[in-house]
Amino acid sequence: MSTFTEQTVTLHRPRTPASLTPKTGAPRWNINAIEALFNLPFPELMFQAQTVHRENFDPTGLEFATLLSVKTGGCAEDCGYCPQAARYDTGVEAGKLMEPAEVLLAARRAQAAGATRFCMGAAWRSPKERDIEKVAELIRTVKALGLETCATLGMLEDGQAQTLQSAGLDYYNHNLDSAPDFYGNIISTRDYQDRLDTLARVRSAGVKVCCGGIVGMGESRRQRAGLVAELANLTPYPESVPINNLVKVEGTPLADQKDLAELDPFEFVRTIAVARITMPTARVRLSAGRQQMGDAVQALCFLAGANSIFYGDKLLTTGNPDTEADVRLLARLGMTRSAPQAA
Ligand code: SAM
Ligand code: DTB
Ligand code: SF4
Repeated sequence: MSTFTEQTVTLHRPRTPASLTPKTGAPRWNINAIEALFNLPFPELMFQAQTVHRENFDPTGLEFATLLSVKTGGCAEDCGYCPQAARYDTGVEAGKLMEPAEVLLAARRAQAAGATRFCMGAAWRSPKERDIEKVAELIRTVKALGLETCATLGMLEDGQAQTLQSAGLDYYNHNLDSAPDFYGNIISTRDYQDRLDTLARVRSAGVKVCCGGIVGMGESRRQRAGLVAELANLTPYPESVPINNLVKVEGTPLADQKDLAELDPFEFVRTIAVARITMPTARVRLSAGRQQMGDAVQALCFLAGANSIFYGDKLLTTGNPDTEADVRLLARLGMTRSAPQAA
C-alpha cells in the first residue's frame, strides 16, 4: 500500500478524542471539546461537518430569508458593532416604525423573488407595549402571505413573546453575539443574562429561537468556541443559528479600532463547521458579511454545513449580494432553494 493511500485512510476517520465528545446530561458540550473541533486539521473538520450535515439535511438545499428593517436607527444601546446605535455617527438616520402596507409590499417582493422566511428588525433596546401591538399587526400581515415570520426587536418582557406568538410569529431572533468573557468589550448597556432571559421567554411562549453571534470582533479562537458552547448548550439549542462576520461600518467603535485585523476566512468557515457539528438539526445561517466574502468562501461555508442565507440586496442598513448574484451562485454550485421546515 502506498503512503498516500495509508494517509488517506487514516485521515478519513473522524479524530475527535472520545474524552472530548459530549456526554449525556448537562452541560452537553464543554468548551474544551468545542475548541478541539476548531483545532482539527481543516479537512478533518470539514469531513465531520459534512457527515453531520448529510445525516440531517439535503446538502444541496439552502433556505432564503429576507430581512427588513421596520424601525431603523436611533437605538439607545451601545453595541460596538452596530450602525444603528444613536451614539455613533454612522450616517444612519432614525426612522419610525413602518406601516403594515409598506411592509406588505416588501414581503410580497421578497416572496416573489423566492424568499420563504421574512425577518423584521427593529432598532430597539426593548419594545414598548404599544410597539408590540403594532408589530403583531405586521406579523399577521406577513404571515397571511404564507411566509415564515421572524422578528428581532430587542429584549422582551413577560407576556410580549406570547402576544407575538398569538399573532403568528414563527421565530424570534435574539443573538448572544459573543462568548460571555468577551461580551463586556463590545456592549455595556445590557448584560449576557438579559439576553438569556429573553431567549427563555421566547422559548416558553412556543416561538422558535433564532440565536447566533458575530465573529471577527477581535475575539480569540477559544472565545469563538465559548460562543458556540453557549449556543449549543441552550436547552434545546436554537432552531436557527445566524453566524455573522463583522461588517465594519464607519463611525462604530469596532470599525474605528484600527488595529482590528480581518478574520481569516478559514476561521469563519471553521466557525460554521463547528456550529453544524454541535447543533446538528439547526438551520445554520451564513449571515452578515457575505458581500465582503467572495463566492469561493461562501461555497466552503455551504460545505461546512451552512444551509441558510439572508437573501435580498440589503441586510438591515448595510449591503448584501443582490438576488441575481445569489441565484447565479446557487446555479453554479448545483444547489437549490429549500422549502420551509415543517412546524
Ligand atoms: N435591536 C435588536 C437587538 O439588538 O437584539 C435587533 C436588531 S440587531 C441589529 C440584530 C443583530 O444584528 C445583532 O445582535 C448583531 O448580532 C447583528 N449585527 C448588527 N450589526 C452588525 C454588524 N455591523 N456586523 C455583523 N452583525 C451585526
Ligand atoms: C442576525 O444575526 N443578523 C442580521 C439579523 N440577525 C437581524 C442583522 C445583520 C445586520 C448587519 C448590519 C446592518 O445591516 O445594519
Ligand atoms: Fe440597538 Fe440592536 Fe444595534 Fe444593539 S444591535 S445598538 S440593541 S439595534
